[in-house]
Amino acid sequence: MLKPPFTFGVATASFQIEGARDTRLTCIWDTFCAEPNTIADQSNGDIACQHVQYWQQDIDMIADLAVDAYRLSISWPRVINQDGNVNQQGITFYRKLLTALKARNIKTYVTLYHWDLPQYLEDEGGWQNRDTAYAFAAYTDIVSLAFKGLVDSYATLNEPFCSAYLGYEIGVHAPGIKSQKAGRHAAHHLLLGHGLAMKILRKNCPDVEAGIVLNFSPTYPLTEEDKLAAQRADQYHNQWYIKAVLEGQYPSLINELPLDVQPNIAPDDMAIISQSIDFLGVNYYTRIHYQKTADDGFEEVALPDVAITDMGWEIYPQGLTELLTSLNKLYTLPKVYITENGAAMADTRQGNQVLDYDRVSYYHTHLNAVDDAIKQGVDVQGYFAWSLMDNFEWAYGYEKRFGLVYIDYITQQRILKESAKQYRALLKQR
Ligand code: IFM
Repeated sequence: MLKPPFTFGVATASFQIEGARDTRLTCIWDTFCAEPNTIADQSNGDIACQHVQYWQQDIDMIADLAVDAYRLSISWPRVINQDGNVNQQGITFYRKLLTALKARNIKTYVTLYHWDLPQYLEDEGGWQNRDTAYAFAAYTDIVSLAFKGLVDSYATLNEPFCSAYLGYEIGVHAPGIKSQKAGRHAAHHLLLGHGLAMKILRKNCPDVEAGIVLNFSPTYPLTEEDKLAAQRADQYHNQWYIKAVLEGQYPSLINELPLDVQPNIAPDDMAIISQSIDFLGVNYYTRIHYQKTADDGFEEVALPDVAITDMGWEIYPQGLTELLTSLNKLYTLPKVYITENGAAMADTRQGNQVLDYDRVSYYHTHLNAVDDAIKQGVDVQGYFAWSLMDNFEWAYGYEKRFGLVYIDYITQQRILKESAKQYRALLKQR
């Protein structure tokens, strides 16, 4: 079923690969990395994969993989100055990159926000501040005009759950705030920013498809007794975002939250958030089990004796089929792309080889899971491997490797892993 015009690609994000810290503004991740005990290996994004320096070589590598498309994100602090004006150097960098991709016949899937909020906006409250949604729309206006004709597909946000919950609610991601109220307010402003940006994209580039990328970790009850807990976790972590985007409503769980935790929803907000999108990007890595807590809440619980990746995440390909078919039942979905799927594995390099057969198997089983979902009627039209290359894995720094391509961080050498070679072979067979 995964035959053309099905789109196969690889994905990255700006902060995780670019480096070149000195040619952009400070973002919340620079600040977070500089704080003690935030990043497992005390690293940061200053150098990363030095993609700003090696981008031409990286495009050659992408082309060599025989993919149809490359999903990348734009670094807001690289293209906008603190006064709101354009950083021409940053725009020029992305224009050259996008132009070179198009010249190679590689489709450009551009995400506008993959977590690197300019620090000066965080100093005004970041996503807790409604004004940030409008600042995001203004930034979208500038870049969508500057990249006219160079982008095939725009995603407004990548994984607002991570920005809001991990960043503002439990504080394990930048900006490191631990407050339920901050998390829920941030989530609403992110979604509002998505809606406002959609309007700008429709105006500036009506012929370019536009949508949003959401991550899902489907929830499963540990025992029969935990069913309700798993459903509540699902509402809180997964449905919160998709229901708002597709139906203009938050799940009913919102009514159980203390009044000051509930976001302030202005009269038009939900209509802005739920305007029509051309595609839904689905990021899937694993499922999560939940059990109920004494106060009728829910908590995560890890299953013993299951296969896991280097992140400790259960390898459960069937979860991807179950997720896609259940979303298809619950909602009227637009076309779907799997915008991220992949695995961190403890790769070892033997000379110029990385024999990551565990990752090959992860991809194999998950691609079959996508195929199963398509056979069951879900309109999935593309798949992007996360990630093109090893990179800065947020709070885990460089300790976790998700790449199809191995990065030697001392020499910046790029080495195709076995998984890259097999992905290429699969794509060439079509
Ligand atoms: O590396 C991240 C990516 O930035 C967003 N989605 C999940 C990936 C793996 O954790």
